[in-house]
Amino acid sequence: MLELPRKIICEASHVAVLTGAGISAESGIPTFRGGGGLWRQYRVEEIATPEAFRRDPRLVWEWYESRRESIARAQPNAGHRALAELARRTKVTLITQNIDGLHARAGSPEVIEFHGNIWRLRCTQCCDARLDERVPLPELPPACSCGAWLRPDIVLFGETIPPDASYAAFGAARSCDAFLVVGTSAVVYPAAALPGAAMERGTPVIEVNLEPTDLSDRTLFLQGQASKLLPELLC
Ligand code: BJW
Ligand code: ZN
Repeated sequence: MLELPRKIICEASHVAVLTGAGISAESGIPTFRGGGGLWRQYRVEEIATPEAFRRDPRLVWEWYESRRESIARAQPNAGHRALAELARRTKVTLITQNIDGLHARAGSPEVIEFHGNIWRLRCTQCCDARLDERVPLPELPPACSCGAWLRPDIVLFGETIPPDASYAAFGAARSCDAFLVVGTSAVVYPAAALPGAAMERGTPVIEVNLEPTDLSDRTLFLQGQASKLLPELLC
């Protein structure tokens, strides 16, 4: 079953990779959808919005504070490490929807953080941005020196993807010769359109997931854990 995907990855001179919450699940970071995907009674679509932040910044910050706590405890797993190893063997463009920074900690040299990074805080007024890795933060919501609230520097629903990240990711999807999708439900756009951009050019798309997704009838679908399957795709 692994033979063809492995051959495609081994022979590719440029592999684009899109990862989602599933790759970090085995590091103990909960996914967004499916079992355990709720925080208190809220769905991610209700809490990860600029409207929710404007209405109740403390509530949204409490969610991100709980995420910062679980991410601070987490270590990269064999799936993250396999992708870092792949980049030592061939050209890789690694695009992640995750904001946890675990790919960089596993040694991946360049990571396109499509939805931002939870350790960076950005002012809602003066747009000053800074790294702050303190857990817990001394006050919630944290405030900027200009007096306005700071927010996590991440992409909430209805907000645009950072243009550099979007340009680089779609460019890689259109120019790679193999595309690997790992641990994403592929329901959130525009990230979910990246595999399709590769398919339009006839590029093979390999998908690793515990469950089939809407993409799976057009991909080489490998069902199972990312931490087990990704090391097996290396040659
Ligand atoms: C394993 C595993 C293991 C588990 N091994 N696998 C076009 C069509 C329809 C809607 C839209 C559209 N364009 C834009 C939209 C609106 C919206 C959208 O897509 N909504 C959908 C819900 C319908 N998109 C946006 O608003 C985006 N902005 C935008 O497009 O701006 C322009 C625009 C705006 C409005 C209208 C039109 C244009 C921004 C999206 C921002 C997403 N932000 C979040 C939260 C912020 C970051 C954070 O807090 O972490 O990003 S939402 C959340 O979902 C998070 C994730 O990055 C993202 C994707 O989730 P992911 O990673 O796929 O996780 P899960 O939980 O869904 O899936 C996990 C998978 O892993 C599962 O499949 C498991 O089986 C698997 N798995 N363990 C392998 N061990
Ligand atoms: Zn400010």
